[in-house]
Amino acid sequence: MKLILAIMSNDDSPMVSSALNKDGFQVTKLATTGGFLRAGNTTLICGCEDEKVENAISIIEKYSSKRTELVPNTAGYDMSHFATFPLEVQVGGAVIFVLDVDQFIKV
Ligand code: 2BA
Repeated sequence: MKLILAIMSNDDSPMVSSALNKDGFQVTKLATTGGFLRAGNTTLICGCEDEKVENAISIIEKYSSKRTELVPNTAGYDMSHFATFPLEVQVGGAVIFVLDVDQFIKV
């Protein structure tokens, strides 16, 4: 058995979590904070059989992969005169650890 720890953005975690559940994976969601940026992120914990790890990783990848998005950007000289134009930013991506599980006990 393996334990998957997947760290991702708060925005992506609901989709990842639902997709994992839909495929029969059990997931625990932790509200975490990145040590470098000190911004909130989400860590999903998922215990599964060895042969299902690749499937779990591909689901996580599908719903949290790095992509660019256009976001509105406002640049103004004063409050009455401003222009808006889209700005391309990179969002998403996940950091995934796969650990060996010694014992899995439910009491
Ligand atoms: P990523 O490498 O994609 O990491 C995203 C988040 O994943 C991290 O948030 C952290 O919460 C977790 N993470 C990544 N690698 C980890 C590891 N080896 N062990 C435990 N947790 C890990 P942040 O720490 O806030 O980092 C956000 C982004 O800032 C990182 O994106 C990376 O691009 C950059 N970064 C992190 N540490 C850095 C450093 N010491 N110097 C330069 N850039 C750094």
